Amino acid sequence: MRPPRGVIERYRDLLPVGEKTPIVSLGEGGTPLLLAPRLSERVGARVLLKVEGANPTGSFKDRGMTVAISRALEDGARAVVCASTGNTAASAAAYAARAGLACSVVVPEGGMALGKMAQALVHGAKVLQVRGSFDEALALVRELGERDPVTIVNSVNPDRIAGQMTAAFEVADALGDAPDLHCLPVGNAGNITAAWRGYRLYREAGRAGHLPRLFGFQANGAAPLVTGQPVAQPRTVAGAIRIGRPASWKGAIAAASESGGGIQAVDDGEIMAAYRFLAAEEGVFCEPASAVPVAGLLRLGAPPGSTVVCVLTGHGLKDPDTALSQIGSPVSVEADLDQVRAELGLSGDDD
Ligand code: AN7
Repeated sequence: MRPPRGVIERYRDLLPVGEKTPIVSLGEGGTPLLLAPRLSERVGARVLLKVEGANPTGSFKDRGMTVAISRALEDGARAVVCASTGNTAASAAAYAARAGLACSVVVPEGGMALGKMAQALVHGAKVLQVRGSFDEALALVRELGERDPVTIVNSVNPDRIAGQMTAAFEVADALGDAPDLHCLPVGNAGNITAAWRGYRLYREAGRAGHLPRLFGFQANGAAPLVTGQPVAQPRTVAGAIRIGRPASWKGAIAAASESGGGIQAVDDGEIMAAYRFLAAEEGVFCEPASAVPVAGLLRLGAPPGSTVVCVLTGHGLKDPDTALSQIGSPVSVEADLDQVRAELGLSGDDD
């Protein structure tokens, strides 16, 4: 059987790996770039969804993790560690398991969605919940990285950023060039930093003709890049981006300003409206944080006829609690045909 064809195999020449790097892959990347007809109609532009929930652990984090874990293994690491709102933890746990490395994740207590917690635990990571924020967890992990023999696999590790460039490469490959607008959610700001680096590298390599404008979106209660001030207690329904002091702050600002884009905030109501719209009108179930760029696009609009990519960073099944608490619950009936027909509105006068 052929090994899975992951992003390192496909973009090796643009990534920091060598002949001797042992490749740890779960077949990440190659995710759908799906036309969204109803969203396109509402926005008046051609809107495509980059469905990153289709990655092996259900989020875009796998693109960076395959590079970070492969490089860690090459460098003789025994243990990896990360702070996380959930998806980085799930991805690190899976790739570390595959590589035979020990993995510890430090997460804000009560802040990690159910599916992500299940993933980290099932893959055998040591999960530590701290009574504090993601930002405090990351500060602790950085200290561990300095004093103990552990490799940090947060996006402060440049190998993570390198791997995450591959989403931009794939978009440009699928469209034949970069889109006009590239919209994504911003939490710790690694992904927007990676997207901008990726598009620039692709153009320098002669594999894309132009650069997109990058638009990053945060949630109102967790929008340090919009207000210019760190947020001590970030709050939003979108737990993945409940981050008050992004590590790649400068990278995000540079991506937005150099590309002629911007960073803006949307409120939780807009996020959940976009979340429902994607699921009910486009058939795509993403997690709340992933609906943020769609909420932003619906608020800002796009130049008529332009091509817009929204990155749906994580799968909806990551966070079943939010789905059920926000959308509603099923109806129960007896195992009785009349009751079933009545509930389905099928009880006509034919009987
Ligand atoms: C679904 O897992 O920070 O701006 O610790 O899970 O690159 O941080 C997750 C971030 C967007 C924001 N969408 O990306 C973590 C973590 C989803 C996410 C983001 C995250 P960055």
